[in-house]
Amino acid sequence: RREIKPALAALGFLLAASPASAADPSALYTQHCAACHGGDRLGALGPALIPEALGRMKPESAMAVIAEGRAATQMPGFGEQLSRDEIAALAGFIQQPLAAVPSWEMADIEATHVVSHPPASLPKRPVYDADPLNLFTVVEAGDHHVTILDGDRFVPLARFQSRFALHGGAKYSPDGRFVYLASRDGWVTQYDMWSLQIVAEVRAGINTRNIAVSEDGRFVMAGNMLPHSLVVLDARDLTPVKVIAVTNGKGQSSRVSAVYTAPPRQSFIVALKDIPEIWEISTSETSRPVFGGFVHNHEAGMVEAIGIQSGLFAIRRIELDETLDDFFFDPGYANLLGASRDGAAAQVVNLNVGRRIATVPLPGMPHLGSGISWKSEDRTLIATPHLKESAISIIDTKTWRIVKRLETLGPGFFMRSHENTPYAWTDASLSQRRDTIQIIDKRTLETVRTLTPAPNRTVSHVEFTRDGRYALVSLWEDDGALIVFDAATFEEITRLPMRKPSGKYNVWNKIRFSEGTSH
Ligand code: DHE
Repeated sequence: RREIKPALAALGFLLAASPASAADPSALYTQHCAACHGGDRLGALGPALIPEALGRMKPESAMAVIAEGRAATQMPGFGEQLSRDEIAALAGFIQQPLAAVPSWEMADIEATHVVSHPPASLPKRPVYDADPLNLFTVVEAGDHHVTILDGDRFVPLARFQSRFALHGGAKYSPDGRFVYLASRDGWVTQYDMWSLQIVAEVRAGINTRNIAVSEDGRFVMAGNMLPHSLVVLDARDLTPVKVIAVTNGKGQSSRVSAVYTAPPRQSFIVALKDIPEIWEISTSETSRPVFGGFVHNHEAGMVEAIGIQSGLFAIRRIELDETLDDFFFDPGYANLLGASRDGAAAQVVNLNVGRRIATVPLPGMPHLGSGISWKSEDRTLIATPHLKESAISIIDTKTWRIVKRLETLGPGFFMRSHENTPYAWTDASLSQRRDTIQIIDKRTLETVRTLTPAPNRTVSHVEFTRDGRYALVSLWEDDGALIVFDAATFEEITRLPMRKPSGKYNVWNKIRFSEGTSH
């Protein structure tokens, strides 16, 4: 790829000399976009312009950015130079997949690594008097910024420009000192929650799915869609440690669906999008069996557990019948509930035995990554929203049966709760009723209240304060806000203006793996 780049740049220079026709979006791209976004569309000064990085950006939004530019960035508007047809052609062009999987090896990753505040230079205590464990990291997608919010006084402590299109949950070091953020185009940022400054950045991939932090806080792992790799980073300053090619050893490679840390197992669990396998990657130097007893296999009776962890970064492969797009763990991290986006059923995989032990009928694209769990009498329930159905599915983890399909006002993305509240909150942001938040009683499994804090405007993604007393809801609009509700009375407490706030992550809830919060 390093050899291809100069060639593309030279081609771009030649094409820049002659005006491109509207019929040739590739030439328009080379003429107007390649200098900042890379001749290969993989990003340079500007972000990567490939469908995987653009996410769900609508063609009209892409056209608006091309025509008007992006405020507070170096992206200029091309509305004066290009016709509407040319702008539409460019917006379509950047949504075309790349012809081949690009490479991004250790040397490429190392070349992007910047440590702006070395760990040894950081202060020994926070530079503010707020509770450092009740801070929120709030992603403002509207202008690609992050706000660090004091969760007691609801006052921003800092706001900084992030990489383009952060996606997925922010992840903290186990002590809550550092937060790690990933952008769709592969940048990982480490931010110090005490001194409120960026520590280091590295581009771990060209298109990254998500990141996870190991149970002992030593490693950050990035799971990539492009190229097909996992990248281990040193959590102290994001120094690249290892690149793991994601292949089945038979010539087939795969995108990563997601990587999560499994604290009791001292491992990362990875699901692959194109190969029906789950990988368990050890983050411990010692080799040991992960489980010595028996497990109830609902499909095959009692079976002995055979999981083995065999040294740092050793990979244990669990073969499945179907690939997984999205998954969620039971609280003990013994079982994983996973589904492919277009499948009709989810698989329960026991990680100790290393195979499927049950199947749960879950059509309608369950969004298991947004699932939550809670204890109900002697059982643990898991609840998941659906991206394509107006329902929440509630599953008993003892029997792996659906105990309830709760009708909602429309399909939604997220669910949230907290140990200290009897309620779970969910959105209907993928529907006509995108302006509603439904509150479900975890005891009766019924909806008890519907909030419409901003009629006809999208509300989505909820996160609780450390003590569970307040719920923060995103008014997911460019002139949006964080709306703080009393979690018991559902009264609005305050509204903080923000630019399209998307996810928000409370330090305490995340580092304690609260059962109501994403992990
Ligand atoms: Fe997400 C988390 C996958 C589209 C906002 N999303 C995640 C995670 C995965 C995922 C695997 C868990 C990562 C983690 O936290 O470590 N998301 C997908 C998709 O496959 C999907 C449907 C298609 C895609 O474009 O990738 C998708 N996601 C979206 C959006 O369109 C959202 C609404 C806006 C955006 O930012 O792109 C969106 N996803 C989020 C957010 C989280 C997330 C805010 C973190 C939730 C949390 O509470 O942890």
